[in-house]
Amino acid sequence: MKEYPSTHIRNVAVVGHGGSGKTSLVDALAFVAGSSKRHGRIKDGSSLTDYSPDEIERGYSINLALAFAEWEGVKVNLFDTPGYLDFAGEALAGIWAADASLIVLGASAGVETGTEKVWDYSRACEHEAIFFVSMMDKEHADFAKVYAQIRERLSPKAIPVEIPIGAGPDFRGIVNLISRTAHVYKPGTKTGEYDELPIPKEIQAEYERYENDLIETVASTDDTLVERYLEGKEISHDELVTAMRAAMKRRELFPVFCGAAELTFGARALLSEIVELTPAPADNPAVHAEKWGTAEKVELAERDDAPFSALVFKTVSEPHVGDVSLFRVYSGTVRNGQEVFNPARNALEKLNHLSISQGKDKIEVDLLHAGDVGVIAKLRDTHSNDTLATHAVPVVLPRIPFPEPIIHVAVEAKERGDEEKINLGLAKLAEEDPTFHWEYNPDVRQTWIYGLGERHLEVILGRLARKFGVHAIQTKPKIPYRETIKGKAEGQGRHKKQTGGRGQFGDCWIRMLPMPRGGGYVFEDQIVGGSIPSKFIPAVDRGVQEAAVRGILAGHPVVDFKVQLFDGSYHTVDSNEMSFKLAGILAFRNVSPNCKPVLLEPLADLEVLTPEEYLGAVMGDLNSRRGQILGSEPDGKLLKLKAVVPEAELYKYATQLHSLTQGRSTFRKKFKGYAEMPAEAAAKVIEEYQKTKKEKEEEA
Ligand SMILES: Nc1nc2c(ncn2[C@@H]2O[C@H](COP(=O)(O)OP(=O)(O)O)[C@@H](O)[C@H]2O)c(=O)[nH]1
Ligand SMILES: [Mg+2]
Repeated sequence: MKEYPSTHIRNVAVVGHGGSGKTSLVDALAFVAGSSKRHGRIKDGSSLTDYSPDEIERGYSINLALAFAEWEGVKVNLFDTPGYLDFAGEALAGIWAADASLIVLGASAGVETGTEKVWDYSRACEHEAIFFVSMMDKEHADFAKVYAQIRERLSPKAIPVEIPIGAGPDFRGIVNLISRTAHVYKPGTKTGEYDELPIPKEIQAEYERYENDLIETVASTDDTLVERYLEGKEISHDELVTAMRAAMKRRELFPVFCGAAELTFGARALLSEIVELTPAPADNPAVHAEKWGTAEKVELAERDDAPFSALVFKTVSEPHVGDVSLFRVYSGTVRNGQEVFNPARNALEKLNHLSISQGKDKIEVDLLHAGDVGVIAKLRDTHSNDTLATHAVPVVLPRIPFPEPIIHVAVEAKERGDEEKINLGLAKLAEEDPTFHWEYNPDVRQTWIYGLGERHLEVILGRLARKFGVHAIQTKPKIPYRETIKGKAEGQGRHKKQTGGRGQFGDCWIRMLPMPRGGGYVFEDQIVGGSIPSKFIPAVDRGVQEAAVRGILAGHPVVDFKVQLFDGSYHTVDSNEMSFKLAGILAFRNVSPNCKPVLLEPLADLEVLTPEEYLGAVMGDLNSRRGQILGSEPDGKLLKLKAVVPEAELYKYATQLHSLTQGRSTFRKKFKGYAEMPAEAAAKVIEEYQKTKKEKEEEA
């Protein structure tokens, strides 16, 4: 394998909506460049970057995966990313670790939700971006329509540099507006060979219009060019390219290209454009890192002579290989076999078999230069988002701000006794996927898993089965209700037992009063004259608390109340702590039902981002979920709707919102607190509880 210095590397994240043709494009680019020997296909599961068993089975990308194409002496690293929002974390990691975004759109589908999402990520990373309108050979392919959508929904600064010749079954080539040549593909070509021909007559008018637009747009980004343009002077090819590159760097221009990746049409031209227009790591500004454990800032130039630093942007466990880490070198170089330092985990790691990745194939290399990407197996203590550096300069790089999970479900072991294995597996999966969380919820005694969507959690459980051999099934998460009291009452708890010898005796009088929400539990000792000896008083308190955990109405912990212990009696021989604890339990059971007990339910603060046209549908749906709408305000092109909604009504909300709004809306939620449940809804919960309780008693 040839060595590529920082000036001869490009790092391009291939992003877009699911099914827009990203994986096919990566395959085509690596194949026409000759860097990959076989032209893989999605259909037969042979594509270069969809190689994991879950991807082959499902037929779409789930994992961020790496490939490369060597073109014109440059190594183009390609980060193939999944398009579905469920795997947005992978797309973000790919964009973060690359230097430019190649945004792929289907020529008939155009701009979709996933396209908008990755566009946002790309903007947040201040990437230079280029668009590729693929699948020009498909029925209903319409370049002009997709271009109009890009301008309207993504950026008015997008501008075609290539236009198609023909569309659908008639698609046969592309015209480059800068070189003013037509590439007409040889029928049946397997590697994208073409004849260079004059512009076909039938698209001459269209060509002139687009060419004019391009020159005008590029010229308007540059003060001297715009003057020359207005004076009607010729602008040379080189001047155009130089101005384009400068404008792309400022994110003032986003070129649009086209083709049909599966036929390899447009692949060669696109590679040349990537090499010409996207930045080499050596062109990047210095990276702002921090000395580990201090606030000291360190500027790292993306050069070989800077101290070594690399970010692990993904770890994945692969069968027969173990954990594989994908990393981007930000500064310095790294050699095969070198020992590096992970400052955050205080761990030394040896980089044995330093490699680069061509899909599932790993190619061992001697040295990686600043800006390159590599893979390494079997690091012991290093996970996603960790920095690798040296002992001498222990820096940490900025971490990828992964999206927070938005849905959760409960899981149960299919086979009894597998619970521990499931938890071990989930912990391991959470290490490799920062958008996946899990916890055991002791309140409701369930294991909960959190992710970015239903598909995400299905994939996680599939991995659990394949990698850890345990099967878990999804169930509805139980709601951690609480109970409280709204009224005041008093009464007695008396425990007396006479059995042969020494008996048991405890007797107490308590008063129960409500506390404000969040006020907690308070116990007041108001005993005067020693009607209960002080050594037994804490036992009454404990009894009350033990009983309160079991609830009054529906078996949920009682919160926010005060107990005053104001009288009682005892027996010099038979009284002991246990008797007074039991008296406390009995007192709580006697008194609490007379205190107007109610159910409390958890509420969520909800923020829905939606295009205005769906506002009515979103609000209507939230109303039917007992939601309280607080208002809406503009947020960019969208509206941000705020509401407070009971957690119990939000089961599968992500899915419902997705289908209500064609996938155009997203939401965030945060735990808000507990509030009294309306009587009607509470009655259902209580009824359900009484029913299961009765069933259990009958079983016993
Ligand atoms: N007709 C046509 N189909 C394509 C083209 N590129 C990809 N496809 C098909 O579109 C589907 C999605 O492609 P894929 O590369 O997996 O898209 P991704 O989800 O963006 O990675 C697959 O069935 C491909 O075979 C193309 O240029 N023309
Ligand atoms: Mg894909």
